[in-house]
Amino acid sequence: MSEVRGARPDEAEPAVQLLTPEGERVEHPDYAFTGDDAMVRDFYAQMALVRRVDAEAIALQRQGELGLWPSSLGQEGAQIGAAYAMRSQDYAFPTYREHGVTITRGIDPLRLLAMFRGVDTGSWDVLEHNTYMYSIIIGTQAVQATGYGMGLERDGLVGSGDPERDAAVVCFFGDGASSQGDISEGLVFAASYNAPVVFFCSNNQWAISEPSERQSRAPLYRRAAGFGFPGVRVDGNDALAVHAVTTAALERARSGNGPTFIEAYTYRMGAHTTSDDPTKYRLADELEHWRARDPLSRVRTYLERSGAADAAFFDAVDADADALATRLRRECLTLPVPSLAQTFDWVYAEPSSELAEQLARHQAYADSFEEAR
Ligand SMILES: Cc1ncc(C[n+]2csc(CCOP(=O)(O)OP(=O)(O)O)c2C)c(N)n1
Ligand SMILES: [Mg+2]
Repeated sequence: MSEVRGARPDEAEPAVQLLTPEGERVEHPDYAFTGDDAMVRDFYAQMALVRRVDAEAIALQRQGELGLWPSSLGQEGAQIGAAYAMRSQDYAFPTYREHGVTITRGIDPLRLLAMFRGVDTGSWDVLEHNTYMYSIIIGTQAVQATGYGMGLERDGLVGSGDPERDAAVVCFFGDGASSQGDISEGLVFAASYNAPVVFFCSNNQWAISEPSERQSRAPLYRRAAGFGFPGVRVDGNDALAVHAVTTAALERARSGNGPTFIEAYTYRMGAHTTSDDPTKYRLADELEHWRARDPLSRVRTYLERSGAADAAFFDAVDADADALATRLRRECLTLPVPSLAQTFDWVYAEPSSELAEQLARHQAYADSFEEAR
């Protein structure tokens, strides 16, 4: 059994690890990665793609083309490991930083750029992707995720024994969010109703400038014991371990055995968002410590050392990522400017008469402006 040890006192706590920072596969008594090398190559390609999207988005923001961007740099292992463990019928409730999750769920990253450009407030089809909008208000998604899970159970979609049908929910949130009341409420209800929810806490060590150790005296995964269900800490920079742990938790939830709390121990390598300057509150040493644990490079080292991927593979991944970034940049700059009238479109499933009247009034007002020009 391998344990992650490092700079913070909290880091001495054992975490499930199946791939070391040096790219070596290791055994764990309770968890095993069931994928093959083709799957590890997929993980690498997807993580590299997400990292490229992230870099392009930061550049676009710096050039004034996006209002804001929350970087996923360093968290790709947790995001991709968890998203690949999900089935299409499972439902994800992501936060604003889970780009690896949304992209893996099939959402075009252009939709993420559109949101952070202020073109819309999130416009992917939640039913098509079984992935809800990004939660910006910290913690709200926990009550929604638990409610959704309870709904799945009432619809007979849990514990039927049919792998194509049984479904579960993954609620993504951060270490800072764990201090928010909504998270505790979600945990209480999930426990009481044995809801099929996997609470996936990405402990990236920081809630903006607030270190996680200030918000919790005990490692976060241990909180689950107080709610009466299992909690597990996983090395969040090890995509293989995250995949194994999330697969097991989802299986447990889908089969009707209730919730699990996963603490993915990871690190936010970038700023909180493009509006933040982390050099004001954290030391360069810490970043160096985590750079040596980079989730992408450890998968690459494993693939190179084991001979499971050659230089042509890595070149092809880079070329695909660059092509995607070029397409995103081009399409981002030509995203149509939305009209105010469009904000009325997604308020209700069916437009109410009041809303129709408000829209008509707005339209008349907008038209009078046009005439005055
Ligand atoms: C209810 C609420 N309070 C405060 C904020 C402002 N806020 C935005 S992000 C953030 C920190 C969240 O930290 P964490 O949960 O660890 O997620 P991370 O950003 O590290 O991914 C805060 C306090 C908010 N969005 N919502
Ligand atoms: Mg955090």
